[in-house]
Amino acid sequence: MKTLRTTLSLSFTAAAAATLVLLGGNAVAAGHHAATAGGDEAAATAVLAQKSGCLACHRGAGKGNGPAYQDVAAKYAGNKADAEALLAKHIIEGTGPDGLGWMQAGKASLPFMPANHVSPADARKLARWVLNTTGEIPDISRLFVTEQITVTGVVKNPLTLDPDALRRFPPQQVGEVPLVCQSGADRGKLENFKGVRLIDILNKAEIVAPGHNDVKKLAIVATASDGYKAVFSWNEIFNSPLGEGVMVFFEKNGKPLGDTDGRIAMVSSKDTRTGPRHVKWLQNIEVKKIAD
Ligand SMILES: Nc1nc2c(c(=O)[nH]1)N[C@H]1C(S)=C(S)[C@@H](COP(=O)(O)O)O[C@H]1N2
Ligand SMILES: [Mo]
Repeated sequence: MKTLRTTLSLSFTAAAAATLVLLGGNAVAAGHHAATAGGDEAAATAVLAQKSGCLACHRGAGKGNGPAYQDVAAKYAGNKADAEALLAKHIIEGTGPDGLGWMQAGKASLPFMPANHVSPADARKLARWVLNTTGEIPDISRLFVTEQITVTGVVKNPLTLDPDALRRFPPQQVGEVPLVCQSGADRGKLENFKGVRLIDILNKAEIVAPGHNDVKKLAIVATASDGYKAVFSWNEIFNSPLGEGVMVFFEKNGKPLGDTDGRIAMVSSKDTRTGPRHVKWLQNIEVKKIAD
């Protein structure tokens, strides 16, 4: 339970809030495609929901780890004014370990919602948006697509890599990786994708670790355009069988990745639960010393 809370609440950072302004602008444009009433603001709020970690568990229509937003809206339909404050409180504080009964009612696969790092103003905005949901929310994935990644931090050669540049590393073809959420929920699978090993990328970047004990203190942080982050340790990558399975990938069934994965994504294919370190819309890999 504790690790689940940590994972689900890590994604909203100051940096994410800053880029939201930018993505929010794009989302307004996307609203015209969305063709829903109030589409502009709805799409911008969907971006906020993605960046706040909400969409890892919720959909507009259909059961996820959490209930569909349209079911939440229906539950409070008669009393939206009070419901907005109540929902905002739940978004920030979580629903407590016993939750609100959505799982018992068969409408969610997790019993409770964890606390989330969302400002009071954003929580209100998200609550209002949830209460106005009547069907599937607009697909905003294309706003997060990344066309290149950077490799930064304590490296001799910082890199910028697009799929063409990635193709110059030794290719790895992967048959199938089942995707399992941190909660244990089945999220489908990654199939027939082509990528390269993170090890090969980091070797080209040349990690700078002059002291005998330096590498033991290094973390490798993968960051996506929605602010999602997953961390590896140097020893995991270079001194464990798991490292071989950490891939940056850019092709599926011989075609570029679609908007939902982004053009470039990453997966730690040997993890017990592969969902959390499947980083969609990969943007940056940073090598960082995290202990003195
Ligand atoms: N960029 C980004 N990658 C992400 C997430 C996310 O919110 N943003 N969610 C993760 C989680 S919690 C899971 S379970 C997997 C599978 O998500 P999918 O079902 O959307 O493929 O993607 C992971 N990768
Ligand atoms: Mo997940």
